[in-house]
Amino acid sequence: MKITEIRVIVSSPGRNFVTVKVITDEGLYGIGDATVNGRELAVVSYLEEHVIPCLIGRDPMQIEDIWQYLYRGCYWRRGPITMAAISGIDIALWDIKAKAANMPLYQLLGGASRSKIMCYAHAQGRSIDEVVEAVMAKKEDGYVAIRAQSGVPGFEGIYGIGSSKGEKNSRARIKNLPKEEVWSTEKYLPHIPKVFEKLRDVVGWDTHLLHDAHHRLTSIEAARLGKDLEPYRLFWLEDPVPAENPENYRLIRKHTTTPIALGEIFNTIWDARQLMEEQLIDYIRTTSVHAGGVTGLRRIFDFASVYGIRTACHGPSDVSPVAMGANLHIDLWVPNFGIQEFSGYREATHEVFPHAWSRDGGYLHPGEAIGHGVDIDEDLAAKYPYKRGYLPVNRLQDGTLWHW
Ligand code: CS2
Ligand code: MG
Repeated sequence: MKITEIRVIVSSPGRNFVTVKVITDEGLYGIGDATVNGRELAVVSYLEEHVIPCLIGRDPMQIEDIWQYLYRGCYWRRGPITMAAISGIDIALWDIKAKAANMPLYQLLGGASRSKIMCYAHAQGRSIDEVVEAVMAKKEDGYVAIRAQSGVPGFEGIYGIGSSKGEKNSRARIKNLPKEEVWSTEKYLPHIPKVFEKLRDVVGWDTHLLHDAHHRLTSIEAARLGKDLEPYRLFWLEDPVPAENPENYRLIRKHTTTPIALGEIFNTIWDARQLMEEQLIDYIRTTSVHAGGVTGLRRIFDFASVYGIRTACHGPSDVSPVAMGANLHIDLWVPNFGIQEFSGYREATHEVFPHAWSRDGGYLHPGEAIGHGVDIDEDLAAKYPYKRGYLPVNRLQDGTLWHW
């Protein structure tokens, strides 16, 4: 079998997605996701100018060699753009291999280790009452695990969500540039335990509750928050501190038993190595589209299993239904599975990406279609052209640029 053509399809059915289609001389094709939210066209150019010409005529069955060729072979290794490009190709190649083997991808990986995949939904509100209402709505929809995010009193919007409501006349809105938000850790820290106190009162103890600090704290602040949240037994506290210095997590670990999840922006096993070796985290959040596809993710998750760290693939709406499909096949197989994030998609996104995966209450399943079971309707995708879009930028009250 030979690769004859690779298409990069950019569409915006609700938000931007970069999709890779690898076509072979035997009529089989595979679909991959290469989306990096807010930097989409950098990956398109990387693929079209630098990756695709090297792959035409190659055997698509040589997934590992192609991965190494694109990783080691380019000299400039790692980084989100390189790794998303590798991920897009890799996911498509695993799709082709599973189709050629006439089996769903999870079978090729080693078969199912469970019958269903626990996922968590997103719930948020500006006030505590709104958060409670949103969490209850997800619970009624069948979810058994829910991430709760709350607005901080005195501040507009809900942090870490990325909506541009209320920004109608701003320069950002008019020029389609990043929205700017304002942040105060001092106001956030005492507020969040109150949110979870109320949530436990109303929601009870049989629902897993999660919270995402979105890299906004220092280690000592995160240690304080983890301690203050202990009475409410969170499933996890996510991304408390940026992880450029993994040793920052030692201090958090010394002070709190609240479980820690990390890694949605990691793109290789080396980003997570020290955190896993020192057991500074409980859940690893890498995802197929950003961490080197099925090949990269499998390697990270196997390494995590050595240390009893469980998996928790990143899965918001900017991780496309294609990467979600790949994640779900890995989730069904991986022995050290923890949970899968699932924030859902708009109707237009479902239509552009027909998929075999499905949700039943609080659980997902990849389906039994051969390959990873997700396709792209290219004619429909063409009706949703790319629109420049950014994640927001965050500043402290005095104007200092802060982590979003
Ligand atoms: C978030 C993401 O899902 C999460 O946990 O942190 O929504 C994140 O902000 C986006 O994926 C960024 O593109
Ligand atoms: Mg997150």
